[in-house]
Amino acid sequence: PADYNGTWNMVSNDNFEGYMQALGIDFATRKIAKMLKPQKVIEQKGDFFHVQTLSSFRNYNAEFTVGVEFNEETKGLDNRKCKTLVTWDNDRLVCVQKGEKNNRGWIHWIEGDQLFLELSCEDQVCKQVYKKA
Ligand code: RET
Repeated sequence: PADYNGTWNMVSNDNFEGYMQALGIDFATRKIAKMLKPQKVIEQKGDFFHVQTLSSFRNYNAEFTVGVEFNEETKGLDNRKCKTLVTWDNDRLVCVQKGEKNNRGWIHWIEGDQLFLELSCEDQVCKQVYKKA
């Protein structure tokens, strides 16, 4: 599989506002969150991932093994519970977050020194690009 290890800095963030609205995140949090340029710190050992989304405002921590469904609590985001499963689609990481929200999940892939992330919730898609530090 692909190698996602490293520190990645955000370069663009399209429709994060729409994604956060679809998650029901409150106005005050959205105003702060959309100004952020988070950093992703990814540690990958085979199929095991530790993904930290770091920002001056709040951090989000995710740990998972590809192919193993787990209970995700989206602490500090919308604070919901999901049954989450990440799988490989060739070198792309595809995540489905089953829960209260329809069509919730994300896709990660790498092109050159760029990391792409597409976040979906309901009818909203947020497209983020990160560059390797
Ligand atoms: C921040 C700031 C506070 C508000 C929101 C945030 C969103 C974080 C997201 C993280 C996604 C992580 C993924 C990890 C994959 O392994 C930046 C913490 C809403 C959307 C997809």
